[in-house]
Amino acid sequence: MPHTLVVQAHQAVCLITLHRPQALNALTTELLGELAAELQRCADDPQVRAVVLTGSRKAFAAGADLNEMAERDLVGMLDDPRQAHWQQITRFPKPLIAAVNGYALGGGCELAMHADILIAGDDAQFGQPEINLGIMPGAGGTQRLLRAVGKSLAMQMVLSGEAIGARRALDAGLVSEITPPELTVERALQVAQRIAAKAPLAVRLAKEALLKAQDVDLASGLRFERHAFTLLAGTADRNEGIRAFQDKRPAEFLGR
Ligand code: DAK
Repeated sequence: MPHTLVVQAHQAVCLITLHRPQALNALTTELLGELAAELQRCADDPQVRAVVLTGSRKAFAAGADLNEMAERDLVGMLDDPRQAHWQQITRFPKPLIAAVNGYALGGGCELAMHADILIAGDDAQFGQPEINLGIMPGAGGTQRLLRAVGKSLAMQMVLSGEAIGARRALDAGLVSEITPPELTVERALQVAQRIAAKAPLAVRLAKEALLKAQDVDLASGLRFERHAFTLLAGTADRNEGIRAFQDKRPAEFLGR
């Protein structure tokens, strides 16, 4: 049983809630380890087709736990178990949706950016305040933020430590929707349920292809897309999808 998370099944969607209310969900090694393990469990469980990750109304997560960080020196950083946990979280293969209310700062913002889709309450604050502490983002913040919001805003946020609100995050493309805070999780679950009803292999390969667009040149990305598309042509779910359309009934996808 995790100590720092609350995990609930909503049919084919797993809702994971960060739960360290005493520290605005600051990310300890324990929390990151439990999250990585829970995501691995979701990845291995064929019943789970999508995950929603959220925090509290006040904070998605206020960054790395600064009390824990204060105890780690450079030598401790070199074999820091948090590195491995972050790597594992990065590799999650199923759709991951972040429902963000309140503060998403430092590692909290970086964690939200690990999600494939971000839905934010209109009170959300996204920021990389590491510069205020004499450090810089270390869990993908410089790379993912720049890709999400472009150079100028990413530079401004990382170099000045200034946070942006939900509306600005929406305009910049960091989040795909904003909602009243009391509806953020509900809306994220709704989107996740919709995705969970699709063919799992198609969802998985589409996610992989979309992520490739950020990493590789156009020709390589198009090659990957062609291979993935051809692969899906041989699946039972593709036949079911087309047959269901012709029969005018909802498709029942089995992940084969
Ligand atoms: N760590 C530990 N405790 C925290 C915390 C944090 N990051 N943020 C808040 N808390 C605690 C506060 O100490 C306070 O505890 P008590 O005093 O009540 O015991 C409680 O949560 C409530 O916080 P506040 O009283 O401060 O609440 P306010 O509403 O006044 O302010 C705030 C909210 C979010 C603006 C403020 O708490 C704040 O500025 N928090 C710190 C934000 C921050 O600087 N975060 C850390 C950035 S550094 C790595 C990868 C990534 C990272 C590290 C390593 N590797 C790959 C190894 C990431 C680094 C970072 O995230």
